[in-house]
Amino acid sequence: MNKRTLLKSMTALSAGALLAGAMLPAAAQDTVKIGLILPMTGPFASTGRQIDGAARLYMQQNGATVAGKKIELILKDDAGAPDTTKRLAQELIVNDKVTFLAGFGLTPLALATAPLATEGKVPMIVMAAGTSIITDRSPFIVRTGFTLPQTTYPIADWAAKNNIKKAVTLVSDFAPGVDAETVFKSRFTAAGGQVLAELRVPLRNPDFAPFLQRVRDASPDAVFVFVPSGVGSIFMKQFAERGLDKAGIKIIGPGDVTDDDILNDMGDVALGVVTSHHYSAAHPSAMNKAYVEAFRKMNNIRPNFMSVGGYDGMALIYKALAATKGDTNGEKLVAAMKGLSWESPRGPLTIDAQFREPVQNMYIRKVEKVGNELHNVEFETLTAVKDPTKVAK
Ligand code: VNL
Repeated sequence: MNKRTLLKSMTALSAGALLAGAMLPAAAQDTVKIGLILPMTGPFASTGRQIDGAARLYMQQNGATVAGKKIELILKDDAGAPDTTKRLAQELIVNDKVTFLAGFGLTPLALATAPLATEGKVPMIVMAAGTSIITDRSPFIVRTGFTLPQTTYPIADWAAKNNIKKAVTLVSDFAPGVDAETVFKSRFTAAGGQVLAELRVPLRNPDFAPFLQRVRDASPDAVFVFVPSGVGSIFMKQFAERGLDKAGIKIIGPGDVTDDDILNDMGDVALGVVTSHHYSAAHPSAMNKAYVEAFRKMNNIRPNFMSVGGYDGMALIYKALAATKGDTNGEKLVAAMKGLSWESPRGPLTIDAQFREPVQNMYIRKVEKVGNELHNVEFETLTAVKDPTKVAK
């Protein structure tokens, strides 16, 4: 190569580089970023794994482009620590200029971030955390999972109608546990039941043994249990070790305790446990069968109720962007989300226009052996259930 051709090719190269540089801002404008903050490590990592897996499955099935915009998912691990969630959300808004915040594995993580969503006018999709008050904390919060009052009241009514007269409540000692305890007590006692004791177990490193002893001493017909996703196996193990199953005390609750992610390893103690919840991997719709199969293939685990919060959170984001024709204004996106309805693997799902909460079926389910696996088998359906504590004004 002589000097001249070398010079020529260098000019061509830098012209190319310049062109690429000039195109960058335009390319960036055509990208919509979603900051997905989840506990990927620590005691609640199963929730992170489920939601991340479901979000990726949604993108694989629906493509990475909506209304001409390229969707980019940015995953951050908060390890379940609220200060970290808040810092990560701040960085995602300021540095990455995300259009959406999503995830939020536990209530304290969602509450810590709510003021940033309001300040930044960034839609914040709560896929997991279930305390009722979360959506009241910012007009930019929209929830795709569930609320504890919504998942709890059906089992309170069912128990009262099915010969359970005396119960003890046992909940993890944080906001969703208090929601579950409060709603169970008010519905169950209104239907003629009696709550003999209300027990709260520390959230971190729970030892259920002393609390189970108190349950045994009270000798109720049933123990109403709320523990967060991932914790049910420890509870079941200690319940069996202390012989409470043999003592004839039934376990009831919202479906967190028989979480599909870990249910299969709980053993016979889980058989017959009746819960109310919005999702079971055994939900017998064609859409869910395909979902479970695709999820297992991609992630090597069984999807649980957290996964559908993630899957439908992505559906909500895609549908809102399609409705605004790619406009990323936060207020317009939230407005577009209100009142949307679609079919989820869990069944029909609507986003309540006033409260920005999921309206969905609640199923009464019993743990049974199906083939070689334990499953939450649905046997009763309550349709279009709302959070009973949120009343239209
Ligand atoms: C919450 C509620 C977390 C239900 C859960 O699992 C759960 C919460 C991590 O609101 O913090 O199953």
